[in-house]
Formats: sequence, C-alpha cells, structure tokens
Amino acid sequence: MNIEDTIAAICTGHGGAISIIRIAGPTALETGRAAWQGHQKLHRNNARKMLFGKIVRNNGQSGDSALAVYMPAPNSYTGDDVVELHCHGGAAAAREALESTLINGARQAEPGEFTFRAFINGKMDLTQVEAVCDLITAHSDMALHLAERQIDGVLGRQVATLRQTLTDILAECESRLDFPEEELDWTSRDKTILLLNDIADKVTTLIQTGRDGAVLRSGIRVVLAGRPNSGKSSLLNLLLGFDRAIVTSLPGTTRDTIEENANIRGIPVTLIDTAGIREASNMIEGMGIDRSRQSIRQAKIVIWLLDAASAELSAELAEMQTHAAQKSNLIAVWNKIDLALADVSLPATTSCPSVCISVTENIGIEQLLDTFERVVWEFPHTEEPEVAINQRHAKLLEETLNVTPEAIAAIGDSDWELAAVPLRQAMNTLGQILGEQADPDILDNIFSRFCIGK
Ligand SMILES: Nc1nc2c(ncn2[C@@H]2O[C@H](COP(=O)(O)OP(=O)(O)OP(=O)(O)O)[C@@H](O)[C@H]2O)c(=O)[nH]1
Ligand SMILES: [Mg+2]
Repeated sequence: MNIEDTIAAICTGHGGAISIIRIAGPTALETGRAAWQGHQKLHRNNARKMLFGKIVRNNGQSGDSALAVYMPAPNSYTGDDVVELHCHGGAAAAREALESTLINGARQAEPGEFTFRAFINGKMDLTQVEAVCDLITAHSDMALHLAERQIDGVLGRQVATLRQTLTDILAECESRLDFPEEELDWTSRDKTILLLNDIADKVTTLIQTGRDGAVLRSGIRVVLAGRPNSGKSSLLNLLLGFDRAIVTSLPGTTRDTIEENANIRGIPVTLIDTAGIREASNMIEGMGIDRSRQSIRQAKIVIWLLDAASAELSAELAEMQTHAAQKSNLIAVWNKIDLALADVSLPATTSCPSVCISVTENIGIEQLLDTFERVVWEFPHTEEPEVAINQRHAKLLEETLNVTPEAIAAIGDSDWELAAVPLRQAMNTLGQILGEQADPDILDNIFSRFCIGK
C-alpha cells in the first residue's frame, strides 16, 4: 500500500443517522477545504474543532449540511493530517461527500488502510492493530475489554520490556567479546542467568493466556443435550432471555438443532439446542438425533440434562455415559428438581461436575453458571484477564522460549559469542510480535481482516 498519497473512505456502517468520511494524508487539508465549505475555513488555528458547513458537490454547488474537523499530524488516528466530514446518514449523502473528496485529490482507501498507516507511522504496534480487529468482532463485554486493553498497549508493553532486557543482555555479551581484557562494570553471569530465567517464566505465563485468548476471540460451542423432555429447550430460552425454541410437554418437540449466540458471564458462546436422544420413532426424528450426536462431538462443552423426577435415575446417568462420557468438558445437570421427591438421593457423577436446577422455578441457575465458568477457564478467574495472546503471538513466544536454554547454557560457559546467537533470535521473535521486521505475508493476513474505512 502506498503511504505517501491522500486517501478517503466512508468510515461508518450502513443505516446510521450520521456518516463519517475520513480523509488522511499530506494533502488532506486541501482536499477537505475543496470538498467542504463553512463560515470558518478548516485551518490549523481551529484544529480539532467541529465546524458547521456544507459538502461541495461535484458541480461546485452546496450539498448536504456537514460538520468538519481537522486533526493535524501527528495527533490523529493514522498519524497523518486527517480531516473528517460528518454528514447525514444514508448511502446517497455519504457517497456524494466521498465523491467530492475523490475528485479533489484523494484516492479511495483500501480495507484497513487507515490502520496500516497508523502502524507504519508508529502510532500502534502490531498487537494494537490486531486488537482493533478484535474490538470490531468482540462478542462479549470481556472480549471487548480485552481488546481495549490491548489497544492501550498492555500486551505490547509487556513484550517490549522483555525485548529490552534481552537487548541489554546481548549488548553486554558483545561488549565482553569486544573488550575481553578490560574489567568493565558488567552484570555477573549469575545475575544474567537469573534475568533470562525470569524472561522464560514471563514468556511461559504469556503463553498460558492463549487459552483465554482463544475463548474470548472465537467463543465456544456449548451444546444442550439429553433425553427428550429433559428441559433442553427450556434452558436454552432461559439462558438467551427470550423464547427461541418451542417448548411442550411432548417428548420429541425439538427436531433440528437450534443455534444462537449468547454472552454468559462475559464469555461469548454459541448455544446449541438439540433433539432429545432416544430410539427414533421415525426417519425425521432419526435425522435430528444424528445431528444431536454430531453437535456433541463438535462442541467444546456439553451440558447434559437429566430428569431428576425420573423413576429410573441410574438409567438417566447411564444414558449420559453412553453418549457423552468421552467429552472432557461435560456438565451433568439434574433438571426438574422441583418435581423430585423430597428424600430423593440423586446418583453421584464421578467423572464430571453436576448441578441440580429447575428451569421453570429458576432454582440453581447461578450454580450452573458458576460451574460453567469453572469448566471454561483453566485457571479460576477472579477478575478479567489482563492480557490474552492470540495464535500468532503463541507461535513467536514458543520460539523465544525454545532458544533461551541455549543462551543460558552459553552464558554459564562464558561463551559470549555462542550466547549472542540465541539472544538475537529471541529478540527478533519478540520484535515480530510487535511488528518489527514483520513478514509482508503476516501483515497482509492481519490487514485483510479489516473492512474499508478502518
Ligand atoms: N416442573 C418442571 N418442568 C420443567 C422444567 N424444565 C422443563 N420443564 C417442562 O418439561 C417439558 C419439556 O421441556 P422442553 O424444554 O421442551 O424439553 P426438551 O428437552 O427440549 O425436549 P425435546 O425437545 O422433546 O427433546 C415442558 O413442559 C417444560 O415446561 C423444570 O425445571 N421443572
Ligand atoms: Mg427441545
């Protein structure tokens, strides 16, 4: 992407009351002045102030009323000179304003081009760029907060600090090589090894956050399964907060799988209600039950509903064992506890957590959600994760971790030349997380996920 010219795009989605056209680049001010006119001229003296005026149409006549604001470089999103035009919503008004910028010196921006410029201009490192994408696609408040922290540079700063320590250690190794005879004020070998071990620990801790990152970025598939009439669709509706699935007292009500996205305790989930599993009474039910089995196989978490009011409690459990015992993330839920006999003792589950609830009486739902949260997070979260890496970071952090023992061993042997090689490698991989010497293919991959106007 050329970063020398001036680009423009509609930055807002369809259907809003206002459309924003952003112009960025060295001649943004000239383009803005030609495409918009008000009582006050866009000028450095009124920078970052909203001015009222009108869009100038292609034929030179006044068009739609619009606000304009000038943000001089480097204090703008991209780090370039930026002008934004805020006109009425609706495709036609925005299109006319954009066209006016395009005939007055701007080029239509490509997807992600504003953020690309912000990256090239040093306004953001690559972790912050990735977080912009995470923020747009966030499906839960926790995912959103994680993206916001990453945009603020929380992850980038941690990586940059580790990289700086490695840079300092490498500089010392090189200095020892260059001045072997001189007694300079070097850090002791033991201290250097401690520093490297500390880096390895911190890298390991970061790698462990990858699981949280995967959950929050991609969400998890949670299937509601069990025998017919156990209350799967009732629970789906309760968790969603609206009547999505048909509920009746007839066993075999749900035939096809029903998928809905939801947000449970800040965790983005896809809930899947399924046909109750039993000996099918006809072909259509049989096909539905096949889909239930497939959903169980594909789901990350299976919530298996058992009927606490059943006359054959052990048979209920045995059914679960048959169909879902191989799942590592299984939660057994005894539903209809309101109908269970007062002195009933429910058979214990040994291989998975179990909870007693009543969907209709709203009993035990909080305990179910507590259990769900414990199953989702490997480590219990008392608060939201501060950082959580993605797959790209994980690969580079693993590479960093792999070379640290080599550096530690070489420093232990006072072989400074040998130590310099893995140290440089580790610095390089951490640098790539931040986007330094980033492979063009990696950048393409990241920016291809952006939309036009971002
Ligand atoms: N008393 C009582 N009834 C419940 C409870 N949960 C669900 N029901 C009732 O049980 C019946 C079946 O509920 P559904 O949610 O349709 O059950 P399902 O598992 O989806 O059934 P299928 O779709 O046929 O597999 C309905 O009449 C519900 O109102 C509960 O906790 N207590
Ligand atoms: Mg159902």
